[in-house]
Amino acid sequence: MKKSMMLFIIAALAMFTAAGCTKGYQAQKTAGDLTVTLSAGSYPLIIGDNAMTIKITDASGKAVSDAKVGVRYYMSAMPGMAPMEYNVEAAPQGGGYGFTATIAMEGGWRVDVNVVRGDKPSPTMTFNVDAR
Ligand SMILES: [Cu+2]
Repeated sequence: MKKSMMLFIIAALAMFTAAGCTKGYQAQKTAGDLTVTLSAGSYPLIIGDNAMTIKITDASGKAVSDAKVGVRYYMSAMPGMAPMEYNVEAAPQGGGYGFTATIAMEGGWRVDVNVVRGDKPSPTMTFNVDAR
């Protein structure tokens, strides 16, 4: 009885830990009439390539799929490290947009998402993410 209880606890802990490691990231920011949702399949981000997705909706909740979406991800200067900054354009993907964030260092990163649609205002939304 005691042994099986112990095994059960170990199994439960293992499942909990595994779930914690594969839990994704999702955050939402709104500017003007646009809402941007940034997601990653697993979180924290890893050193290396991270597939990320962006979903944009307008005030009525309709997906905006015809925007030009610029992404700037960066780490501000820290002691002993020059600022790191990368610019990519997110590509259309499944009604939203996708890009790869190639992370070079662990710590806190910022992701700026800039949305350009014709002659409408082009808001930039900033997200804070962690890499390990
Ligand atoms: Cu750094």
